Amino acid sequence: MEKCQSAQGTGLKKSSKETLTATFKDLDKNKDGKVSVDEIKKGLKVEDEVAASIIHAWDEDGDKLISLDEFLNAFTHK
Ligand SMILES: [Ca+2]
Ligand SMILES: [Ca+2]
Repeated sequence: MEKCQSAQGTGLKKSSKETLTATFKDLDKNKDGKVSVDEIKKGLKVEDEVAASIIHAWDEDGDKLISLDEFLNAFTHK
C-alpha cells in the first residue's frame, strides 16, 4: 500500500510502525497475538522484574499481556 502521505505532521513513519509490528511478532513466540512477561524476558533478555515493569508500563487494559495496539502505543506516545 503506497500512500503519498506528506512527511510533515504525523511524526511516525509507516515504515517504523511496520518495524514495530515485526518486532512484536518476533517477541510473540507462541503467536497468540499477545506478548507475555515470559516472552518479554526471553525476547529482550531481561530479568523478571524488568519484564514485569515493562508489562506494567505498557499494559493498558490490565490483562498482564501486551497486545499489538498496546505495544505500538508504548512507542508512539513517546
Ligand atoms: Ca504470546
Ligand atoms: Ca493488555
